[in-house]
This record gives sequence, C-alpha cells and structure tokens, in this order.
Amino acid sequence: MASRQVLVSSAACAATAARHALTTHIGPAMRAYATHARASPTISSTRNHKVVVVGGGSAGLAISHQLLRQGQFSPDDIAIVDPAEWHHYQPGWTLVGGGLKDKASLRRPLASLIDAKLRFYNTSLASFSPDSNSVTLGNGETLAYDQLVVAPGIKVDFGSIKGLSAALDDPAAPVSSIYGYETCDKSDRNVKALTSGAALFTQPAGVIKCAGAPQKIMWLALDHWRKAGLYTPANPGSSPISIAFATGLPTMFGVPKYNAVLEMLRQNRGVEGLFGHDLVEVNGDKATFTANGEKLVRRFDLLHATPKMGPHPFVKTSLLANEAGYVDVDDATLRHKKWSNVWSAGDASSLPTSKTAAAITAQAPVLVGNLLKAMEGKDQEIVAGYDGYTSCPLLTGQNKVLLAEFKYGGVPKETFGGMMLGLDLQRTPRIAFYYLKKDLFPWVYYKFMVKGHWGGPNGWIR
Ligand code: UQ1
Repeated sequence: MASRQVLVSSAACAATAARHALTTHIGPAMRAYATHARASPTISSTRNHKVVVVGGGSAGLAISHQLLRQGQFSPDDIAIVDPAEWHHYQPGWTLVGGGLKDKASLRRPLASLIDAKLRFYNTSLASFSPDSNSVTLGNGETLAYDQLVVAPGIKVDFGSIKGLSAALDDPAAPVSSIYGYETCDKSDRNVKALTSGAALFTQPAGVIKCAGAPQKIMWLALDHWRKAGLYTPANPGSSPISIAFATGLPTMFGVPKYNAVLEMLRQNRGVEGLFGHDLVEVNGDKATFTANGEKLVRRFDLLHATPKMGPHPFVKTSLLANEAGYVDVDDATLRHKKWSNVWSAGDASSLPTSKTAAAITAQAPVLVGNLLKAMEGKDQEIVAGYDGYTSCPLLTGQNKVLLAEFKYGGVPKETFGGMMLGLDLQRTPRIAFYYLKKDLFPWVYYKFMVKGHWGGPNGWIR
C-alpha cells in the first residue's frame, strides 16, 4: 500500500443497500453537491462484497486468490483495495543492492496480478467502521462487507531519520537504502564506487521488514570489496576500507541459533559491531546515533541506512489497532480479538513474528481456512493453525545463504531439517540456499504465490 493517508472530504453517505446487491447509490444530496461548483465532487455510494481485502501486497494477493479458489464465490464477491500502481517483489531488493538483480525485473503492474473475478479498487483506504461492517475509501465510496481482511503492510518511514531523505535523493551523496525501489540500485553504485574509507551499515531499534536485510547488504558489499582487493577479512586494519555494523538491537539477529553463526562471521571478518546504536540523523559525512541515552557521531564514506518502519496512520488510528498500532489479531487463528469478521496477516498484523513474505506463505492458508469456516457459521472448526513460521534467507556473501527458519519464540523450524540425516544443514551458509533465494523464490512468487498456489515449505496449494 502507498503510505499516503487520504482523508474523506465529505461525510460518506452510508446508505445500506441490500447485501451483495452490488448497486451504487448516488443520493440526491450528493448530486446537488456535485452541481454546486464543488472543487472535487465526492462520490458517495455503498457497494457490497462478501469479502473486502485491504492491501494488494504479498498477503493481500495470496489471500484473495486462495479465497477465490477455495470458496464458493461469484465474480465481484471479493474486493481488493490498494492505491498502488506497482507490486514489488521486495525480497529481491537486497540482491539489487548487491548488483545481482535488475530492479525492474522484480515489479509488475498491480492490476495485472489481480484475477478478473476479483473487484479491484485502485484507491486508498480512508477509514474502518467495524461496527457497521464497512470501510470508506479515499474517494468517499463505502464498501460493506461480511468479512474483512486487513493486509496493507507497513510504512517505511524515510522521514524517521533526519536528513536521510535528502541524502538518498542526492546522487552525489554516498548514502543509500535497499528499503525502497528508488534507492536500492544506488546501494550497488555506491559500493562499487568506494575504494577507501569507512563503510557504515545501520539497522534501527524497533520493528522492520526482514530483520536480516540490513546485514545482508553489508555481507554482499564486503564480498565485493574482498574480491576487489580492498578488504582483507583476516587483516581489516591494513585494508583501505573499514566496515562497521551499527544496530539499535543488542545482537546481530534475534534467533540465538543463527545469531551465533552471524556473530562469529562478524568477528572473523573484522566487522566492527556497534550494538544498541540507533541512527537518528544524517548530515554530510556524519551519522548521529543515540546509544545508551547519549548522542554519538561517526564519520562515513559510505552509508547504508535502514529507516524506521511502522503501521500506516489509517491502521494505527483505527479501532482495529492494538496499542502499538498493529491490527490486533489472535496469534494462531489470525482472527481479530474484538470483531470476529475481521482478519489480518502480513506486516500490518500484530502477529509477533518476523515480517517476511515467507511468513505469509504460512499465514495465508490459515487465515483463508478460518475465514471460510466463519462464513459457513462453523466457528467451532476454526483452527489455531499458525505457529509463527517465518524465514530469513540470510545472504552472507555473493553466493551463500544461511537459511534461517523459525517460529514463535525464536525456535528453529527448518524445512531442510538435516538433523534427521545427522547433519545440521541450516547452521551453515550454503550455495544451494543462495539459488533458492536468487532464482527459485522470485519465480515461485510470481508464478504461484501471488496467484494463491504456494504454501511455502508446505509446497503447492491446489
Ligand atoms: C518461501 O516460500 C518464499 O516465497 C516464495 C520465500 O521468498 C520470499 C522465502 O524466502 C522462503 C524461505 C520461503 C519458504 C519456502 C521454502 C521451500 C523454504
């Protein structure tokens, strides 16, 4: 979803039409408004859908299409709301930053990914009215629903770090971020342009998408400088380039098993670790952090910054949100804690797991199964089916991936659980996992996942 919040300019006429009648009501009052030289007349209508899905990202698309395939739906029974023109395969942006993929190959026009049997509202969402089972769109239209799925993702807030947006926009500034389509390829250019000096990679305190990505881009850059003879991991002191990882968190990674591997890599590769360092400002070649309540300044010749992220304002300020601003659903059923016909998955949800597309492969089938049971009035058959599964294919170099997979509590849940063979395959970065990440996942994603046919480690869904 775009980060823009659009406020409705006139009270939306909440005429309650017969359910599923799919009729549009333009009330006489609104016609009068329209003929009285209003700058931008607002449409006031109510449309009815069995299911409204807010968001056409990874979760919204997977869920809408799985519903379409598995339920008894007629054309236009399910609607998707999203203002975006493009859908991005965001897990690929790290590879773009490492010079291993072309960014344009990772996006598709959003409309081209939506089945013709789904009704697509290519507009923003203004507000939720769960007590009247409706949402209001940015253009003033009201959509009434039986079931609501809230999956608009989260907002990447480049404004959260003072001076960052201007530095990213300045082609001459050695500052980039793989967290945006516009800047992910600048990371690659900056890395290749650096021949000496201090390289600084940051990760904020707080929740972000794919918590491993801020260090993946560093490992890719390190490999480039190593091959170019500019960085010797065994002897960083004598190398023209120095590398530091500054993170608002206390460790390299939140899951102890994989953290041990990554912390070992950091030490063996001579990367300075600045833990508990939260980037707050970028100014010229200076990065300011808060660390232990104090301000600390580091000079850099290259900066890869990860901005803070959080719920979209229209979610955060809604009745559906918990205190942190995320859609307040049950950890295992994905059903809203207060409104039983509201569901959420993906980054916008309160699910206490790492925010990744892999997580959605496990969340979507649970949400879809439970929503269909609720529609049939079979509440007793709703299953506590989501265990927190998520995955982070952690690039540790230009052809190696540590395939971190875990569930709630940071407990490993590994697909290639080599322990059965007496091997611990996922404790080591491997070339085979690199090809999963680089070639298989992007292919499977557009060919099957967004169409509702991919269940991640559980394989294909019919
Ligand atoms: C996955 O299914 C997936 O989606 C296509 C990813 O890409 C975002 C992943 O990173 C991962 C790890 C999975 C999980 C699937 C397997 C086979 C491990």
